[in-house]
Amino acid sequence: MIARFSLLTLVALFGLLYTAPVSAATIVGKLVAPSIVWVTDVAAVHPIVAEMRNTGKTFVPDLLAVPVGSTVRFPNEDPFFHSIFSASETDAFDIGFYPTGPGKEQLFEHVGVLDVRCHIHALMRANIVVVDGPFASAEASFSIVDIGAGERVVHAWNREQGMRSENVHVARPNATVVLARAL
Ligand SMILES: [Cu+2]
Repeated sequence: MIARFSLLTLVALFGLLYTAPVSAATIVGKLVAPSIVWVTDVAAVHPIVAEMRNTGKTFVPDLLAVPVGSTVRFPNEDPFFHSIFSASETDAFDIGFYPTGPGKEQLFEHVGVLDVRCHIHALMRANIVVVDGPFASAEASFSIVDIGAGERVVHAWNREQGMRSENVHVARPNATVVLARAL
């Protein structure tokens, strides 16, 4: 009887907690070139653990977006050492030498775009884009979902075009906002 009551209580609690998402607006638009796209909405930031592998003296992937607060691990699949670093303005790091194996990891705590390099292999190059809201890696068009209503900023970044931003007013929680110009 107690077990049954507890189960019912749990189900009821779950029902109370799991109401439909309040932040459910969508922003759609077009891109001038493939880019990382994100919408600033700190309430919708969910840190992750991501990987950027070192293989054949390259970074795979060589462009990675992660939410602020995320950790990136750099596994070394080559039979020699790597020593990667970033001298970028935000979250600069230098994790030192590491051999073949699971590599090292680094926490990213600030929004920004990092250039990632290797002290040993000058041709190794990658970018990490640290974002403060829902994001996507998109080709010609994008659709970013689960945005809260309010004043938002849509950002797009790639190596060729750099950063482009657009202010957006999301009037209602369930709105779909279409950007007038391509980012
Ligand atoms: Cu290297």
